[in-house]
Amino acid sequence: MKESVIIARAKARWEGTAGREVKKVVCSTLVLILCLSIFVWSFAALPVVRSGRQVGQPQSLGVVGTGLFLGDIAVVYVDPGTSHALIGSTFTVNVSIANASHLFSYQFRLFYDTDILDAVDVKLPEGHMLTPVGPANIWIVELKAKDDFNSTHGTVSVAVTLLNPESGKSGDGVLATISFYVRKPGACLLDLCEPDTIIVDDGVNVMDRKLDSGYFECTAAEHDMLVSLEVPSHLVPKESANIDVHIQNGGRNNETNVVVQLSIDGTTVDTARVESLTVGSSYTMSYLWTPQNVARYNVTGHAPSLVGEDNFRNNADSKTVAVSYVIRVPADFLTISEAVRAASSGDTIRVAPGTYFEHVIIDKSVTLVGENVNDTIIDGNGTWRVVHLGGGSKISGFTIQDGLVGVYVETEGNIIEDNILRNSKYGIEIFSVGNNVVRGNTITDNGCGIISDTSGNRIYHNNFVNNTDQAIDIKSSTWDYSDEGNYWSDYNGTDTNEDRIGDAPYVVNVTLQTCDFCPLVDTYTYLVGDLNDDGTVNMADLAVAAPAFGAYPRHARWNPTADTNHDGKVDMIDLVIIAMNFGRTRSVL
Ligand SMILES: [Ca+2]
Ligand SMILES: [Ca+2]
Ligand SMILES: [Ca+2]
Ligand SMILES: [Ca+2]
Repeated sequence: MKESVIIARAKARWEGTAGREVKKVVCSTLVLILCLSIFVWSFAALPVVRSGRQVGQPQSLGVVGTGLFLGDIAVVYVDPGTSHALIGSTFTVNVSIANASHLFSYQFRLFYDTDILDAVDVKLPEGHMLTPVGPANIWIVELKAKDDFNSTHGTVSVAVTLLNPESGKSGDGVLATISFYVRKPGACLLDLCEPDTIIVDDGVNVMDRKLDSGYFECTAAEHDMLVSLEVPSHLVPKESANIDVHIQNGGRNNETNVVVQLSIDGTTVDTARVESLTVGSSYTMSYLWTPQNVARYNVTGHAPSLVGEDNFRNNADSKTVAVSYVIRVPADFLTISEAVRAASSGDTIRVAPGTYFEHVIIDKSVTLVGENVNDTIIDGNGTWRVVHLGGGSKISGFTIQDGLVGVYVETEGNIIEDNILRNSKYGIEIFSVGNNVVRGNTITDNGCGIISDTSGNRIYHNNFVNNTDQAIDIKSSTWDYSDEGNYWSDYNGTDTNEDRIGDAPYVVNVTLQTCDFCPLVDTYTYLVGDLNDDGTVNMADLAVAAPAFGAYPRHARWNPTADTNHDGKVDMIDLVIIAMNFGRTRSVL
């Protein structure tokens, strides 16, 4: 980069961030090694040291931890160095690296001014710097944008490492792509944090590097109105919700008699006239909406252009709202992840057959149902956790395959029921939490069927078939319920009394003597209508369903277990399904 250009940019930054103290931090290898010791965790615990850009300094020759002379040192930089975008628009930057040598792991942290920008997305783009040869040989430790680092700044945190046996990558490439939404005119740094930017090679050496932060600028137009809309993405019929239409004066002049409108499916439902809107100020029009019917609605906030306003693309904001009892994929939302984001606690998400290449993070209490266990497939494409289950949720009716972990559980009170988990390194991993239930699943052809490091989880009625390690139980889980355990394809005990329960326990952990005391000698099959999973369809199952009769999600009596056909309502059809199977027991299937 030409020095004059760098100085010009640096000058612009100082002007754009007047009064901001920028500390220069000297990075000795020692400091970096200290940083490495806390590499994998807790960015939050690190002290806030604002980055010092070493703008305009000549590049020095680098020396890595081994003492080997390597020539040009690596540069981690924001590309493009300077970005411009209009208020109300979105732009992207890359955080890239040049002159990398055997790069194996990196972390960086980038600060931005939340008064001006919102970080809306951060991702590893196609062909990024650490694209592994084997798709599973990468661990994304952290990849997130948070708008609330403190009262003035947000932070984008990224930490990625390759996994053995991958080799480090050399040359130039992209570390991450970040998208920002422009909230207001102004200027700010896209500021790479000095102590939190660490690059490590495949010899576990922390490598010397320089940082080159980015700069953003949005110049206000003479006249510019900006409209943004807030509305839930999903509602249940007859449920009320506020639609907030915000209008903001992003121009250089005070405005009078500004009009803002709200329309639903093309019909204007509310209008406001704002007498005075000074530079930078905003006004919110709230509308209480109670949609009646199951449908997808287009909701649009709009401000007619002012005289002399050129930037009118940001004068309207539209959102689609799905109104339904169950959230349907792909009818309401194309991906499972989008549906989970739109869901509220207590919602049911019903997924139609198809193969969904996703990594689904569930962080609220939802019921996620696949319509057909064999054909409704979530595929991790060989990487990471296919489903990250939390929030006290239930997942059933899916084939979950091709991940580092099929289902990863790290909160209490979740249920994994009637799924097929196959072809992952770990079918299920329960990490340091209890009170989860794993039942009725077929867990097959994984490196390890299930790994649990915690007591207090109940694992029964599953079929463990041909996993290299069927189960690894580091603390004692409970492997049976009501005198019935799991089916183990490598169990070779006898069943003298022919009650379909093996005579001898199946030993899960020899050292702890953790056992499935009631191993099934036949594979377990789910019995339709057996809501309480006791092997018989009888009055007890009707007693589960009856109290929820007439209920739907967010209704006081709602119970997703009672919704036998997973259509988001407990009605006569659910009772008929139980009635049609009345008297059946699992043993006669
Ligand atoms: Ca405008
Ligand atoms: Ca027996
Ligand atoms: Ca029953
Ligand atoms: Ca139903």
